[in-house]
Amino acid sequence: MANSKFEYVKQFEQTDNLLPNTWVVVRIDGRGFTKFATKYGFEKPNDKRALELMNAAARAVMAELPDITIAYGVSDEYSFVFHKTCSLFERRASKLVSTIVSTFTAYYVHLWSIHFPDTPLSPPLPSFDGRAVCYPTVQNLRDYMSWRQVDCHINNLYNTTFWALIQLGGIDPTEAEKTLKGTYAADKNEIMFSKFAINYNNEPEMYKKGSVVFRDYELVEPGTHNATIEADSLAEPVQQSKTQAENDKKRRAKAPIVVQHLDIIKDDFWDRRPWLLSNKP
Ligand code: DGT
Ligand code: MG
Ligand code: MG
Ligand code: MG
Ligand code: MG
Repeated sequence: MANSKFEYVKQFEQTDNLLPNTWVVVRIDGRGFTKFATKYGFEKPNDKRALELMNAAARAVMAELPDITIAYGVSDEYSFVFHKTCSLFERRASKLVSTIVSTFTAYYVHLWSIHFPDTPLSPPLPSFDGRAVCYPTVQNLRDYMSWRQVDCHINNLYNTTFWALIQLGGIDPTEAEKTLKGTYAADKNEIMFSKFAINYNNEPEMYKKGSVVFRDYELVEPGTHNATIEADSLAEPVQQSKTQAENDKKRRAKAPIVVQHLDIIKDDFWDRRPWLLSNKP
């Protein structure tokens, strides 16, 4: 475009490129979903339809953005992880966050009627906020993922007990809150089991563990790959041949995107899927 006297305004734009060679996590969260859940009569504490809609939207986001390595969702939030070598949008935070937020929201609305066939959406429509955080090491990234899954566990254990006391025990929320004040995990398990014959272990995995979305390649037998990963992390940055990089990209694009409800805190999940955190994009 030709220069105009107005063009100087461009200089007011600030750069927001994220630190290179770090794992980028974009976490989105539903805006005012406490109210939204009430409006659409979400079941308490977990609404299967609502959670599956979140998962479907996250899957669609991953399909559109092959740079995303893995995603983890619980409640009204989803965390999307970009590989540390990712150079999408020159790693500009605002572009990464706004693209994820708008793609996710668009799919959430688009897929709504599949999950809530009898309840049409009406304004105020669902919206999501988003933020990007850089994690310099695989350990930091795994600790981030563990943090979200522990949060899922703690909240779900509390909420499941809380709503059992109300829905099955017939007490009001204030009383239920009092009953649970100062209790440990074992106490909550005991309350559910002795009062309502609920074995928390038998609750649906999606509620207990949240949802992990990733590209599924062949699983690796535990204990056979560690040497490769270690050698890999020493060689930095990895220089791949162009054809090798292209082939990997094609393979990644073809891999099915799966949604599973697994423990991502222990090593096993990552050990068996070394491609997730490998140095190779
Ligand atoms: P925010 O994020 O600051 O705009 O406010 P909220 O209201 O979205 O609060 P947040 O994100 O801390 O908590 C998520 C809310 O969404 C929480 O009140 C429970 C609700 N929610 C999420 N999933 C479900 C569900 O499956 N069933 C029900 N009943 N509520 C849910
Ligand atoms: Mg919030
Ligand atoms: Mg929220
Ligand atoms: Mg939330
Ligand atoms: Mg444009």
